[in-house]
Amino acid sequence: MSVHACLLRLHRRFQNLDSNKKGYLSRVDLQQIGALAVNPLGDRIIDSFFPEGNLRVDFPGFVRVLAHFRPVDDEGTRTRGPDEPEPFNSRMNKLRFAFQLYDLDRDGKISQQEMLQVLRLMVGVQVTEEQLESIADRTVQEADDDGDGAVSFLEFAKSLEKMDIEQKMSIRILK
Ligand SMILES: [Ca+2]
Ligand SMILES: [Ca+2]
Repeated sequence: MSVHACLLRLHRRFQNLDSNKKGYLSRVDLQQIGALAVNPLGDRIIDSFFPEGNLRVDFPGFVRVLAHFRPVDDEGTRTRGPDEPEPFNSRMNKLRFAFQLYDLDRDGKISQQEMLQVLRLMVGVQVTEEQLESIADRTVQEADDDGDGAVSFLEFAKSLEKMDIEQKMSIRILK
């Protein structure tokens, strides 16, 4: 599909979601996206459409966030020019996007508490709080190379190195 056709399709999608033809989307509009409604991290993903307390997202903003979820098809088959920006769906951008889903207070590190909160969203009720805490501890410890008790972006990227994040947009770092 050409970039142009893809944009047209996205624009139609945008218009469909824009319930009263406001020209922008609100949280409520985005909550209509089925895939987000069933995703335990759906709310956090929706947050990423609204940086810095914005209440609306326009079409360019919508495309920018959705680009993170597009499959990487031609990575490595072509070299980027030095002035060309990194494509939004590159591996590094996907990792950054996933990282900020965990980093709830946006201080650049995933603390054990943040890990715990995300795990709570992802796993069902059949896991006890105690088990969750020990999973969160272990997950942070395994990724924490410099021993400061939290996971930096680099540590996060490293711990996900072997995962096929392009395929899954995988946001869990549990094995
Ligand atoms: Ca944090
Ligand atoms: Ca660390």
